[in-house]
Amino acid sequence: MLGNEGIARGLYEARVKVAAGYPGTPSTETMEALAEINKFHGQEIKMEWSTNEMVAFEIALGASMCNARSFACMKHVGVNVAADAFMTATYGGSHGGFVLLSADDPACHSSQNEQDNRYYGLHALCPVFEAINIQEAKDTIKYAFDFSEKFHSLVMMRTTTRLNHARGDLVLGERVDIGERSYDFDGDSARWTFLPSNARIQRAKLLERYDAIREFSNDFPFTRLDIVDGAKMGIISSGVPYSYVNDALHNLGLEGKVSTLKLGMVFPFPEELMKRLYQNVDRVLVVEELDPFIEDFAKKLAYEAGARIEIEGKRFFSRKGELDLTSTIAGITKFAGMANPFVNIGVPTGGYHKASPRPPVLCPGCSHRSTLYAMRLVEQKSKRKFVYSGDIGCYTLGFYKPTEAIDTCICMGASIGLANGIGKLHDGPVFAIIGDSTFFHSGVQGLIDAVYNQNDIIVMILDNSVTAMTGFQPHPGTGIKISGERGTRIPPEQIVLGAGVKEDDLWIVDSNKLPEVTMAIEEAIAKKGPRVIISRHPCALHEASVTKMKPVPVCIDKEKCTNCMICIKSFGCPALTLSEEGEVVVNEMQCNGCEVCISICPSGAIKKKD
Ligand SMILES: Cc1ncc(C[n+]2csc(CCOP(=O)(O)OP(=O)(O)O)c2C)c(N)n1
Repeated sequence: MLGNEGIARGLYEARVKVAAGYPGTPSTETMEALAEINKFHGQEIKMEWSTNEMVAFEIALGASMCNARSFACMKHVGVNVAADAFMTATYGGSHGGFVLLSADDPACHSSQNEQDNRYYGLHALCPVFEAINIQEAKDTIKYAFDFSEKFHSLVMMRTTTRLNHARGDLVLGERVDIGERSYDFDGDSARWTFLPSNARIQRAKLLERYDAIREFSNDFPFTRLDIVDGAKMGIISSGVPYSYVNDALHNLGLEGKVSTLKLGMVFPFPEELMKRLYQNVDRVLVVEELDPFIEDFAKKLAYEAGARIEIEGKRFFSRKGELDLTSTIAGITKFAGMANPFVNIGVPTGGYHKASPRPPVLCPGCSHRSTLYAMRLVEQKSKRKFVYSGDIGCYTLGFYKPTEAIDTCICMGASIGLANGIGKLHDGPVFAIIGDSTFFHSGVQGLIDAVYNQNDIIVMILDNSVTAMTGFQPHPGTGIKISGERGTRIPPEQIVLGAGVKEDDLWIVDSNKLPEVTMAIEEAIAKKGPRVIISRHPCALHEASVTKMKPVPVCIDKEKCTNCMICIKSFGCPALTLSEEGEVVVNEMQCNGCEVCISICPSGAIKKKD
């Protein structure tokens, strides 16, 4: 199973009753797999894709208040969106078991940063669990609900891409018996209403819970201290890095020669176990990805305990990106003062191959390409400097050549806020470029701000009618629910008009009809104030996967082609390439038949194949 499928299985075995999330790599398949399981079991879990992570978190919390085992699913940056609720929710704790999945992404495989969400545990006094492999991830998350109910505490399960997206064997377990439960709001309003007078009381309770969990962390079932008699060196690690440590010790012949402390709960720390390790070794190496989260505490604890011990970590491992077996072996051998036997021969990989690197590009037939291309065309014609305040989605790839129509991208929904700021100072059209899912997630507030303050910006909603970047999840604009059933479709234009954008300042165009898109942009830049263009065309890949129709590709009329290269150098669809003879040719396997290239060719040399 995929790691995320294993986690979903754990949720099912734990009898989760309510699950809400917002897609985000590497967390997404957890919800998708759970939805599959749920279909099979008569939809007994109440599930939804929420509009954003804060809403998802609040849904799970509300369900927990009703005694339900509840789950909120998101990627690491999603926790930032949920943080306002999260930071107070830990005061009240859980009624029904509550687990938040934070899927972190060291190395920014699919993210705008690689923030280390273990600090959220420290910040909110929320216990954080980690697992070393898929089996343990399934077992840990299942156990997390018992834990949450025992301590009335929220739990954060923190994973990383290497766990979410790894594949491995899984031994399934029985579903837990939670008896006959009744579900309803528990009526404990003083606990859940964080007026200052109540918040002060809940804060004291949070600290009491935290102390109890700190104590218990020494007995946490997935934490293990292995003291090797006579060993002078100890290692503390957790999560996937612990698996690298295991492999490294095996490869270096150090198995059974080093004492190890593996943390299943990385916050709070098992102080008694750590002190016991300190008493048995002279030197401790902390092996962890990203920040020195464990290392800093380990040093503090050693200082407080008066332990005469050397503790190292980040001096031997990078603070950025992922670890792997090679870097773990390098760090351990350096710390141990031994030669690295793998320096010249490479570390045995167990047979995996790295995928060939490919430049990130918009897909062939992507409807975003034509809109971005149209904006650049109008910019050139207008001889004014456009600013393209971008957002997060497939269209962010418009940053790259040849389109180069993205100037900023910081977090979901930021395009409109940033444009509101830039528009106050830039003398020329300022575009906020935002996808449909992102608009619903957190773009709406920026638009309301633009209307309220009459900011001079053009919001370009790139509506491909799906959350494409994370793998085609539905959203309010599609009206399809996670179960595949129909909900209510909310067209973005309804929100745009509801926010107060005038009808004359709203254009709705078909992204693949270039003249239509171009005309709307020209009209929009001639006006002032908040304007919105909705450029709409279904995502080509999603459409193909739904209709299962083989698209009719385009072909080149060699007689007419002048080899001007506009289609390759300016438009940049990967389905158009150069033959060995230097002529433009169509890769029919790739062409999605969008036909936009037909309208960009100045000599009419591209046509639909018969
Ligand atoms: C807070 C947060 N949640 C989730 C993500 C993951 N994510 C990246 S892009 C994206 C949505 C893209 O959908 P849309 O705006 O419709 O654009 P498309 O990819 O379809 O072009 C998501 C959910 C993220 N980067 N940040």
